[in-house]
Amino acid sequence: MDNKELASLFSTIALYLEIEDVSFKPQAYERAAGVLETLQERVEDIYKREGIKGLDKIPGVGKGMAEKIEEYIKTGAIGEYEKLRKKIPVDIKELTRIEGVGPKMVRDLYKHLKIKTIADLEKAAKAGKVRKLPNFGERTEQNILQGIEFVKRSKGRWLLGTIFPYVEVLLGKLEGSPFVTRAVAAGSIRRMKETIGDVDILITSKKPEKAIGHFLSVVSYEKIWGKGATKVSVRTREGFDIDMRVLPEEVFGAGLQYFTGSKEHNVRLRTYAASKGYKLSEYGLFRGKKRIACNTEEDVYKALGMNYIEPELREDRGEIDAALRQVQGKLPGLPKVIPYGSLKGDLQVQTDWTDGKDSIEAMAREAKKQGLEYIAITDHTRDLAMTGGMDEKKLLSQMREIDKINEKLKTQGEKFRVLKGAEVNIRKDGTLDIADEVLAKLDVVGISVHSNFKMTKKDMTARIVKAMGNPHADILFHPTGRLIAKREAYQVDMDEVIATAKETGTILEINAFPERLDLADSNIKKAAEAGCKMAIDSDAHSISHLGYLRYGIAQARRGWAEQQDIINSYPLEEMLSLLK
Ligand code: DGT
Ligand code: CA
Ligand code: CA
Ligand code: ZN
Repeated sequence: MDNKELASLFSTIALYLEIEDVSFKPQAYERAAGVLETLQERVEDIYKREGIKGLDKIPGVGKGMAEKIEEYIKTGAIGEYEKLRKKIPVDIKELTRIEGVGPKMVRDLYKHLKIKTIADLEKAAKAGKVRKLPNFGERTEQNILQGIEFVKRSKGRWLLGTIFPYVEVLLGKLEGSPFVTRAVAAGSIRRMKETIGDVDILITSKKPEKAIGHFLSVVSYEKIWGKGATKVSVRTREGFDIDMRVLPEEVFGAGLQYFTGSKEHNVRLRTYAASKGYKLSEYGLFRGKKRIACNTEEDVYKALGMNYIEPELREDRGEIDAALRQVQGKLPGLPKVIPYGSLKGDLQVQTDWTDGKDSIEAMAREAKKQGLEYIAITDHTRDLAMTGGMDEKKLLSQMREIDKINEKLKTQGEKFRVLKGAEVNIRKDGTLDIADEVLAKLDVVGISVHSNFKMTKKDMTARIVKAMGNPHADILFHPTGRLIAKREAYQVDMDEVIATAKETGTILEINAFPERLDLADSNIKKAAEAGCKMAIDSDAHSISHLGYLRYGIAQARRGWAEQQDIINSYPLEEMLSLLK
């Protein structure tokens, strides 16, 4: 049993309890699920060592939740869950994946139309039955159908943020085997694509059969799709697929190049190789029968007359021509993409003043621990009432609290600064929901769209452009509002937003939260080319989210951004001088 399974069970129970209109308990389950998601140690191990007391000590897990965990460890099930599932036999996790469909709606759909699955819902909506329910209407029915389309299209792909930590752990376990010389991720994971179809792992080994046996002993799989002397494919218990291949050590470079992809990059590269009289395959670069390069990827690219191309750039967006030009001393060459680990701060962080889980001080200390020198606290403002959005008065009192925390950090000799900020809502008319004289007192003002998503492109663009014109608006947060696999970006003219950013000196955010990754890579490339500055922010709602920054850096790299394009890669004073 692993923590993730239990976390998923807990969040499902939370949804069921919400259907039942139970108060407080859903939040307790939700909170425990969040904690379990990111807990490093297996709860089972904690329980073995310290019993239920140990579980109770996990922050965010109270006595009641500890008992449920114990029940699960002992019996493999949770009675409350089984009871709820019997009573409301709907696929609640799936149904609530549809944008705009919450637990209460699921209840009504079940009560009136016996809808249990997405397929049931689609059928009913297409037959016009949903609109006839109390509180639904034609508009809701249309939105549900759109939402279903979106879920269907993104089915089978997984967020990088879900897969990446899993793969990191798996690679560690593979490297721990005496039969494995090296183990790396290839495919879309190595390219750090925002979503992953399947996981590709490459290893080298002197004993392939034994290495494959080791792989199967450390992966908890549901089924084996296929198994050969040097290859195995499985479906994991989590539901995604892994392809693992054993490569001969001497052609590792060529194999890594081939299996990293993308397919489009490989096709272009192979065509170029052919035009120069070479043949390129996963076994190496050949002229006739003679193998010219195969040990490392660098060798392969070099033999083709190119500089090394970072995996994040391998999408056939001009990188091969750029690499050729670079060697010939022509411009523009390949970008010098921003290195991992080069951020000095984080400019979007939420705390328990609104919908975050942790305190300002806890967020600051964790950020410091992760090597940052500053963070901006950007809790939500007034119009987002459901998050406890702050009005001017509350914002001013938070500023005083931040002064105190900075003072405390200073007296403790910590070189770290907490900046005063806010995530201010852009209203429908393009005005902001906090008064200018209070915005003027903040170090960092983020602005974002959190309501009225369905405006026309013209109106939405005008709304955002107007807000960017505010002399205090420093950063446009998650500029397109998309939620990967859940909600389409709102209609907005990004060329105009980019032009306005340049003109007004507004920074564009690369939001690193795995389901946002907004700006998307193609927009980052446009923004960087236009000379806009950007900020990579975690949008953390708890200390465990601060690590998301690396997905933001990955996205920036995929968008060809360099360190100089990213303001929070600069030291504090320089960063501040780049704001309005
Ligand atoms: P995914 O899994 O959909 O997120 O995307 P990838 O890029 O990981 O694609 P996948 O798993 O089908 O294949 C892994 C890599 O293997 C791919 O990036 C390039 C290489 N590859 C696979 N099939 C072909 C092919 O037919 N032609 C070429 N040139 N390369 C291929
Ligand atoms: Ca793949
Ligand atoms: Ca694959
Ligand atoms: Zn937000």
